[in-house]
Amino acid sequence: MGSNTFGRLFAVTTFGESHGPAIGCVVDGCPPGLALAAEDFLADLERRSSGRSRHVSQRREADELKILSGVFEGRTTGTPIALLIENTDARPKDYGDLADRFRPGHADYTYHAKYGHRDYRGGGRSSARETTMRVAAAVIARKWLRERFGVEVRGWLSAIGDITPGRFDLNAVEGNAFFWPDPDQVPELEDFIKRLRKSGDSVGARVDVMATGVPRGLGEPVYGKLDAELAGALMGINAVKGVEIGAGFRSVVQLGTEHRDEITPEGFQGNQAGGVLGGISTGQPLTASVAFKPASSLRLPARSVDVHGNPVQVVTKGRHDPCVGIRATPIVEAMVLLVLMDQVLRHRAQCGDVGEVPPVIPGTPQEGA
Ligand code: EPS
Repeated sequence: MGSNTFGRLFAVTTFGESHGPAIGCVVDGCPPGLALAAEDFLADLERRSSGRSRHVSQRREADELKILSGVFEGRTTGTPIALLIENTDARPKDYGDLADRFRPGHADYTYHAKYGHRDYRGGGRSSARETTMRVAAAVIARKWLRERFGVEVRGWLSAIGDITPGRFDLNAVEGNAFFWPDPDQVPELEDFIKRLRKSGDSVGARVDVMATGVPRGLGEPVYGKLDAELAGALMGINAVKGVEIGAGFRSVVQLGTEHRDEITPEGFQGNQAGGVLGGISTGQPLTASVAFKPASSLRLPARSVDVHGNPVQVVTKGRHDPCVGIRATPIVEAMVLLVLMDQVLRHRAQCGDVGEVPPVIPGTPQEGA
């Protein structure tokens, strides 16, 4: 299986399956001298974990991370950083019935079609368990980008099914298990998910993300455009079916006079572009929005076929998320951080001598994506 490495200069290779002994990654290309300890990973791993609330999968992984290499006397050495987490709460027997049949809407079918032999336990490599290591690798990127440039990447859930936030308070996002920007609506969401879980069905969601402090000039036209790499990175998250950058699909109905972000000496007068022009960052907040499909692992019976093509009924047992988007915010942030980290190093490599080119337009902070 190829393509398990993300990034060119900050290259993250992940490995492991949901019900195998462990998951891990190797981060190659991290600049030396960054202070790094296992404790740095705790907060983001906890934000992503399924142990966070009763509204998500009830699998209880300890997510205890070990740094195996690349750090000496508390600081990165510039050598490959290997990170490992043992799986402690796998329950492969839940998946026995899926060994020879496919969950509709799941990668079961395509993995079988492509590889001919698959780890059916929890979807193996296709499980969202793998995203743990993306979040872990992004902890390193977050720390370096914050220290070096003051970059902050923040996400929030902006829709669960057809429920959308009544108001936007970024400070409220970390205060509830939904990463929801309207704290008054949390009881409504809890009730909605409780009823959904009882019904056995699942629902889709949308996550918005914004990166501030992004330096101007990131992105490599024409085949390494910042927005193209962001879209690819976000699309590559499990269960993602749509990505928008800036105004995204709203651009279809906008007029040019609405969409262009006028520039004055005080800065850009809007951010329909989502912080990217011509594939290169403007220095404004980078904004994107990601659509998650309703998860396909359902206990409600569905029609499918077995590996011989015979009709079967599929019922998925196990501990599943009725809405995968609820836990997706840290993963979305992670992919944005990995793209930015890689692009910063690439920009430094080619254009490090260019320096600031006037006029330096101040970024236009804005709330919401
Ligand atoms: C997942 C299915 C469930 C989730 C899992 C993602 O696990 P299991 O394979 O045990 O049924 O609990 O999430 C995690 C283990 C995790 O750490 O996020 C899936 O099908 O993607």
